[in-house]
Amino acid sequence: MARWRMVLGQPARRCGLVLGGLLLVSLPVGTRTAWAQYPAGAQVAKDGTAVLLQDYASLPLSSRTSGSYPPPINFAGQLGRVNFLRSEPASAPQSSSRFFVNDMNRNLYILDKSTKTFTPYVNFEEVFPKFDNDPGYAGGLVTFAFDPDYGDNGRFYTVHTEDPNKSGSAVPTNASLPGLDLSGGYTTTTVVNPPAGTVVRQAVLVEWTDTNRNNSTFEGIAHEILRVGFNSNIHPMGDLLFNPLAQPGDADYRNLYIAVGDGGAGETFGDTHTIPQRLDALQGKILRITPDITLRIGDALSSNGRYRIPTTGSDPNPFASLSLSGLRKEIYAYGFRNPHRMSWDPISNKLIVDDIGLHSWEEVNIVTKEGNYGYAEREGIEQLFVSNDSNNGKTGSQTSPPTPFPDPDSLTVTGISTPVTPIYPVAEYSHEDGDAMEDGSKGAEPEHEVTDRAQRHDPEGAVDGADQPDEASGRADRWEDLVVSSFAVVQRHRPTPGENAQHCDHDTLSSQEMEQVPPEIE
Ligand SMILES: [Ca+2]
Ligand SMILES: [Ca+2]
Repeated sequence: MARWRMVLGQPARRCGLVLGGLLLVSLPVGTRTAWAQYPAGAQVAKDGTAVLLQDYASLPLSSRTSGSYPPPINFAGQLGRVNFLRSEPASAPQSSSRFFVNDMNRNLYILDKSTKTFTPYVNFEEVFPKFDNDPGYAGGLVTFAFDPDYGDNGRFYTVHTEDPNKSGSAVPTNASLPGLDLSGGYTTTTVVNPPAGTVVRQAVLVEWTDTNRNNSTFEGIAHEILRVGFNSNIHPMGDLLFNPLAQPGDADYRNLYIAVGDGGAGETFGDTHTIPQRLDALQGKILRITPDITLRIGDALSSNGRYRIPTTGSDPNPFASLSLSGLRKEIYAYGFRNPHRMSWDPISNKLIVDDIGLHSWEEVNIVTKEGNYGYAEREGIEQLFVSNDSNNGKTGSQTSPPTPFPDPDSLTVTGISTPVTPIYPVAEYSHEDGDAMEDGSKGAEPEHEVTDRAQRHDPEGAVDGADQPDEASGRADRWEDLVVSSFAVVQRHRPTPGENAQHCDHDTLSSQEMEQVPPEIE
């Protein structure tokens, strides 16, 4: 039985515009039985414990551009689409007094911790002519990460989305960012498109080098590292992360983990469906690369020459020596739909990644090298069916007739000679209990705990298919909710041959929920 502990908290005002300081609370631990059977109703009970969300700072208003620039503030749309708040590495001279914050609409800001004022640092829409900030689908300035040596080298990394069909150049301009030094030239990279389907969007990973970390302006160079194409506007690159425990000299030091969504490929019937399971595709994967090509020079250089791939030493990428036409050695783990948050648990030294589900299960995964996380053949601990019939998008227990769980469970992956057992989430909840999993982070990393609430209030739809109001449950107001959950994992277990997956012991433990009132647009 489920023993999730839940909490109802205080409503917060102006939730679309306010950064919240979130308090995560771990509650007593229990165990439960996995819901390989999709539940008929909510499984999560609330115990009345409160989680308080407090205003911290108010992001400047912004709106997407749909016409002339700068766009007027559209109070009927999404405003101030804050996605991440992060600390500079402690070695940076001003790290104690400021955060960096991205507004997906265009700006990377510096936030002063004392005055709570936001200073625009880089305006991506003014720098990149093809910049695309379509709000319904996580478009715009998605995320950023600091190089572990940022205090010394001034490097940081950003992901933004572009519309390749938009007029203008893919090369940046410094007309409004004079500190951006383009004198040495800037060249784009060849886009890495999915192996099937048409491409309508690109996500671009850029390395920036600020030569002066003592001020609040950018001065230095930008360098394109990777450009990935996607079949649709959903699920682009979602997050960037360096292993915070890796030290100079370690095999993983300054390796960049990149969460890449599947661009909607997996839920689309036809040729693109298998892309998350394909090792010749970057989409639907966790990648690991070495952006600094002067580091570990024995490792393979990427096909675009802009980064290395860990292929040698004590900790090479898992498919570094696999033989497969079109193989992408950047792959660290695979089988994801929309992994848009990564965090590193410093206690267990594990990588934690959420995966937003299609119509049924939301996941928190502990990601291990070479792991196959199942999508788009599994969702939670169920089979997922993508078809051209009435079972399309349903999990095994929801098809007509119900489909027994494979016993033993395995997947066939092109390029791997033996069947692969998928790895199941360490915690999940069904859409009877909530909507898109916004985070899977460890509480020890407060910079990861700001969720993209502004996106979740899109009256036209959502960030993600899973954010759509659920007709089946009638919970048309679910896009107004923010849920803060805490999980503590005590054991992991997956079905063994002969064991019914519906009765496997799983691991969950606690969670707290806070529901918010709809935003008051002022
Ligand atoms: Ca500077
Ligand atoms: Ca999964």
